[in-house]
Amino acid sequence: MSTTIESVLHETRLFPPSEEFKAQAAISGMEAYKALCAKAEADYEGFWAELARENVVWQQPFTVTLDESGAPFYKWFSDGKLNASYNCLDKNVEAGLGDKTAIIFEADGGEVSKVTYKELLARVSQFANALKSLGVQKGDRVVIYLPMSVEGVIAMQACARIGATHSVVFGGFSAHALRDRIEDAGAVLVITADEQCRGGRNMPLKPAVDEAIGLGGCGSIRNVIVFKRTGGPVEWAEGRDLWWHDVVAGQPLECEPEWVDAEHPLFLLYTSGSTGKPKGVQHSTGGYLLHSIVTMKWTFDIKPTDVYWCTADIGWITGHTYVTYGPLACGATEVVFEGVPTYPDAGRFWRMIQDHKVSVFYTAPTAIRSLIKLAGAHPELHPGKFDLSSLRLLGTVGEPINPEAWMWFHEAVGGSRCPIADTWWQTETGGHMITPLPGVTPTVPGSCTLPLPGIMAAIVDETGHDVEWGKGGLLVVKKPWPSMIRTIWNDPDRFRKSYFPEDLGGKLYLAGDGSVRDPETGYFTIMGRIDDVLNVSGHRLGTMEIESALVAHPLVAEAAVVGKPHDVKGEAVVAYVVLKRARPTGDEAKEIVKQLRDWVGHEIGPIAKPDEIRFGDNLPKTRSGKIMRRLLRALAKGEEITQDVSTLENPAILDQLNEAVK
Ligand code: 6R9
Repeated sequence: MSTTIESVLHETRLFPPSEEFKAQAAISGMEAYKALCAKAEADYEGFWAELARENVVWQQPFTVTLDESGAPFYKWFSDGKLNASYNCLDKNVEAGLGDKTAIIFEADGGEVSKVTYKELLARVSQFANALKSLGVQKGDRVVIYLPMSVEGVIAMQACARIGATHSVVFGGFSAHALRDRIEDAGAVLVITADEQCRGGRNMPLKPAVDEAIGLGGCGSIRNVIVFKRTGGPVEWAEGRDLWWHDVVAGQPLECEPEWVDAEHPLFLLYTSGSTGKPKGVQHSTGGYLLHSIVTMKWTFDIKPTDVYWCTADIGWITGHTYVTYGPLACGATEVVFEGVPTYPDAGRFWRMIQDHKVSVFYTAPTAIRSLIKLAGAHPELHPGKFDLSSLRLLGTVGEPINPEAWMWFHEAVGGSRCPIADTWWQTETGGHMITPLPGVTPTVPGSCTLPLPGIMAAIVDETGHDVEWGKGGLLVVKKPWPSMIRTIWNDPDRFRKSYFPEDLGGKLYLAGDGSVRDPETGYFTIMGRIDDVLNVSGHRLGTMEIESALVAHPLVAEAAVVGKPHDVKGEAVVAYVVLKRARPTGDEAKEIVKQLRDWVGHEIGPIAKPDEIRFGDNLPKTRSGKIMRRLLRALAKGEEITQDVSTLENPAILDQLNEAVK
């Protein structure tokens, strides 16, 4: 067990919600929470059906709530029809919120622009018409490879409006990663920008699309729409490439939404699993939208007067549920930002909260940890130097938060008055699953506390049986829930095997995380992934993906990748590499490390670059030829090797692998 988990388990500090917060909260007090849980327990389908009727506008009401006939391919509200973009835009304009600010956008350089609900509806409709004019139809897949921008949200919403299934690829992924996703999704169109701006630098984006298409396998692509962000130079494929401003010119500002079945795939989002190939997680329209709305109310206690800010990029699930869909479907005013938390300086977040009077702030532990460090070095950028009095609620997501970072977030950012929602969930779950509720749950630093009402989370052993509180095990969800993953695009078999494994009886959703419940409170603490997935700065990376990338390099014979604890990123990537030639040392080793890091950056993206590379003549393997990853993990951490290594062919390689190239 890592020291962080141990410190959470011994954590005794308890932070109950203030009476003031509780009095105004959507769910107020533990009794109210328990009543909702009991209601879900007593009539599971009725519970969700009622929420779906109250929170979603249906063009055709559903009569079937949950269809389990194809389990584990569950269907929710399957005979209902709706449109996600209607629910996010038209609904609010019709309710009189047309002139309310939907998005406050702050660019990398600090320029601020605002868009009202009425304007957003018009721009989404106009872009939706442009997509239609290019022949994009309901069910077509559209890849979005855009920086954080109002246009990113518009592109997603426009796809939803016409029933096209979007697949957003994070702008930090390379041409190779982009190509794989375009090919797997069979996308007809890519929406990109000329460049993206991060930390005062302009970085090309369109060339990666050209390169991806040039790599082959993207024959389904008919057009590339390019949003002019910077005006930087781009190459142009006549007939294929089109400027955003040209395709929208002259398009009507109204577009009748395409009413789709509740199960219609709203989007695919690729995420890492334990094999080299990313999984195209497929989400529905109805169930997904419902959960995004309900959790905005429950977890974020969203109110008409709030200024809400989720710092996630639209390239990740958090940016889907808690930037593009949830806040807009609740008629909220939200901040969207381009850039990084450390530019122009490490006061960016705090200055933005002050300037825009942000009241609900949702970010990642890795960002908090890096800002703690920088505030230490630059006291003038400490959150205490800014007016953060507008804040009333904080949230974190993406990885476990260590108690020290939690306490700093609570005190320095939240002024010891704001509840913190440490939200555990995944790309596959669509929205929050286990999280404190701000008007209900006394929080404990580092624990995501209790499941939401209607979410049947539990901890089981390898055979699928419940374990006692206090004992670690596998985190599972016992009943299907509306926003769950529907399948893996093109690979239903992998869906079943990954998430509903036979070992556990085939009926439990296996999250892939280890967890333990506090013996007294039943609070959940997440102990990290149980598979070969790393969590680097809140980003999921498959060790196999990085290994495949390394092995694709002409010099590399074999590679094994593991994680090691890192004080800012959570986990760092350590690669053990066997070359096709003699083990390099000295300057040669340094040169090859640089080559390999750049290679991985090019194959997957900069986030996947190994932090450390170690060379050996071989890798430690069992007799059956399996790489002994546990041993490699221990070596990476610098731990003493206590396990039996007598079966190793060549124990001397352990000394080699103990040496990082400096
Ligand atoms: C939303 C998101 C999912 C994995 C998940 C877990 C880790 C996310 C967490 C957390 C501890 C939290 N994770 N939230 N671990 N506490 N509050 O991050 O989705 O990118 O798919 O990652 O992230 O390991 O399984 P995704």
